Amino acid sequence: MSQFKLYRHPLSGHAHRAELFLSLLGLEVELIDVDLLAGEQKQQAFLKKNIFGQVPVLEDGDITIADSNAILVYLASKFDPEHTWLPLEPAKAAEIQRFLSISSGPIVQGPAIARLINVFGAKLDHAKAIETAHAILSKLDDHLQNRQWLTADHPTIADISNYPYIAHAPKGDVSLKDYSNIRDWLQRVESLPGFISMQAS
Ligand SMILES: N[C@@H](CCC(=O)N[C@@H](CS)C(=O)NCC(=O)O)C(=O)O
Repeated sequence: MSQFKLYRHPLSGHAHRAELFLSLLGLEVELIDVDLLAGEQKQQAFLKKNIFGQVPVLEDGDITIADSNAILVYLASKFDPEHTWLPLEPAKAAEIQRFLSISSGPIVQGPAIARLINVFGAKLDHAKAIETAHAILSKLDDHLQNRQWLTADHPTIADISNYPYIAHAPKGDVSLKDYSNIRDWLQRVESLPGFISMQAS
């Protein structure tokens, strides 16, 4: 039996961030599907794990961590003794935080929402989400012009956090055809030993 339990939904990009990173670290996890469409995440039992009623939630023995980026920080801090996924140097750590903020800001408001509308029928503004997606993706494509990874000369949790919703952007009618640097970066992430993909919707 694994020491970890990950409460997730198979089509959640937020949950995939955690699942992917556990796999890259070679950590086995018991996956527990939460029925988001039935509202299981807003039931008392789940709210005890995350007052915001959202997946993912990681349990490591008696420690409970909610929020995808919090889970990445926790796992990197506890299980990467070399500190390559989350360096300790203040400027490097700050640069990673900058890209975690991007992943929970415009990447959610853009490609993630555009996909949510197509895949789950969310009643949100598709045109606005697509516009937000292209605004951030064109910036990221420029950023990746002369670099292999988002924040360092090696992969960090910033890359893992940003990967799922960018990789699945086309599901929201956000084409990646104009972003060759992003497409090359996605392939680099997909080539990492232990990479696992999110279930296709
Ligand atoms: N900031 C949170 C956001 C998580 C989130 O939006 N989860 C969605 C699934 S992708 C969810 O649980 N939605 C159900 C709900 O809000 O009721 C994180 O990074 O984990």
